[in-house]
Amino acid sequence: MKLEQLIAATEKELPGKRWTHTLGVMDTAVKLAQRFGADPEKAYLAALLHDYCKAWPVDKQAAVIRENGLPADLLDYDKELWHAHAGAWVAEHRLGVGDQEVLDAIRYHTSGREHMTLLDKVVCLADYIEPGRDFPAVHNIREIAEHSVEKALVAGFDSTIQFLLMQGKKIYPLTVLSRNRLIEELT
Ligand code: DGI
Ligand code: FE
Ligand code: FE
Ligand code: FE
Repeated sequence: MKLEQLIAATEKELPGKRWTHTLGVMDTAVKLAQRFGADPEKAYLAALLHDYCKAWPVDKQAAVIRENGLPADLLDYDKELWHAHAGAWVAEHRLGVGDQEVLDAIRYHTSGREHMTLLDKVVCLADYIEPGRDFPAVHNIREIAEHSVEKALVAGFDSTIQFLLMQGKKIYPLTVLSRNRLIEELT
């Protein structure tokens, strides 16, 4: 699909508020890419598609994971993790996105992963701090993002992990590995 078609297809998949969020992530991801030296066009495309499956019924998200050999352990963790992997699969196999860096940035935008590329970091961070986001730590994360993508992401994962702990939920191990690795990169 051409870019204009991808934009139209994504807007169609998302309720108004979620599309506004996506537009915010696109804008923020491009700015972060320019600030930290990632490819702005890849950041734009990954941000556009990052929540493509977010509004799908969770059964449909789970089916994409189950039927296509995506990591089955995801299904033992919070449903919020599923749309990222389902979205990367749909982008590749239904929307014709061939760029593996872009697909990985979509795939890991929620959990992170142990060796995040700069593009992964930019998209994941943009998702945390786009202008429409409002949670207690967001102002602090935005400030840190002025100078360090890694420090800002650690602060982002900290807030997510704290939120999950408060809710008594399980933490997907990849998020812990991702945070550990970012801290190692910083020392
Ligand atoms: O899709 P969005 O709402 O834009 O944001 P997202 O894809 O980053 O999803 C964030 C949600 O995922 C947030 O409410 C916390 C939830 N979540 C559940 N388990 C985990 C998790 N997030 C991470 N990073 N790790 C988990 O184990
Ligand atoms: Fe998401
Ligand atoms: Fe996120
Ligand atoms: Fe998002």
